[in-house]
Amino acid sequence: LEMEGDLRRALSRNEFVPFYQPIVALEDGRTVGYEALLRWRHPDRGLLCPGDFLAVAEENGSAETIDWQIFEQVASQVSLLAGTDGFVSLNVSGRHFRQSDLDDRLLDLLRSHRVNPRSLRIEVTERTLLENPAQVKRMLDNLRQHGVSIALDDFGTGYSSLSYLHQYPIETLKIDRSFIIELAIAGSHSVPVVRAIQVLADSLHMQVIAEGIEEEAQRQALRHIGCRYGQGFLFARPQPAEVWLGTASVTG
Ligand code: G
Ligand code: G
Ligand code: MN
Ligand code: NA
Repeated sequence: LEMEGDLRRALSRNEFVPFYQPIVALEDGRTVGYEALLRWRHPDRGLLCPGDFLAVAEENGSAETIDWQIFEQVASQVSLLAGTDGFVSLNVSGRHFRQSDLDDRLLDLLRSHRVNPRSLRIEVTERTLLENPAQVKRMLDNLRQHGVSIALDDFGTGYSSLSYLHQYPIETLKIDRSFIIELAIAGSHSVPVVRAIQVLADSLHMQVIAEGIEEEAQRQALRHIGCRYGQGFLFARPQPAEVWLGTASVTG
């Protein structure tokens, strides 16, 4: 109950902000894009992560409003962060896809901020694809036709039904951190699993991004497997846009 009042106040004071974690080329570490990650700048409790509050926000119905505050801020920052050939990747939860005009709302938002849709990528989970397949496919196809690219998040942890993959306009598979953690451990079963994901992605002409890379040995194992992109604390933690833009303040 205390948290609910807290959430309302936080919404009215714009305490929810996107942090951005660089996505890099594993070969040379250059930044190719950023993932936007929700944070709550709590006046007393400090910086909170989605795991600390999103479940309560979903129960009391404020999660949608939080997400749209994030979408708005991301839309206002995409062009600067992405530059001419980068991208910003946005997590869109399954609950949004129950709204049949989510695709048009997102495209309108991009238009109103004069964002090139090719600078935006959205991340959905396998669960989202399977909850309402026909409607989700229609919306993803529409977004893709307008230039927005689609990534499948937490890949490997979900329903592992590979049959649907080619039916959606997915360009990127994001390998879940749980597989990366074990990569550099001798005898780990992660190596053949990640290699299989890479082969699958290659044959479907999809890109792979490995999540949660914390150690150089993990980066090397991924490069050996042929994975070209990744993100994780080895390269950079999520930070506010200003940090990556090297400016004191960015309006949003
Ligand atoms: O940043 P962190 O590891 O705490 O994120 C935890 C989870 O919250 C991740 O699975 C991520 O997909 C999700 N998440 C991150 N940003 C957003 C957001 O803007 N909206 C929603 N709904 N979920 C997000
Ligand atoms: O969208 P997704 O659920 O994949 O969100 C990724 C989450 O993982 C973010 O909350 C981010 O803060 C977190 N994260 C990113 N890089 C690392 C890492 O190297 N190690 C750990 N433990 N967490 C990470
Ligand atoms: Mn994600
Ligand atoms: Na993920």
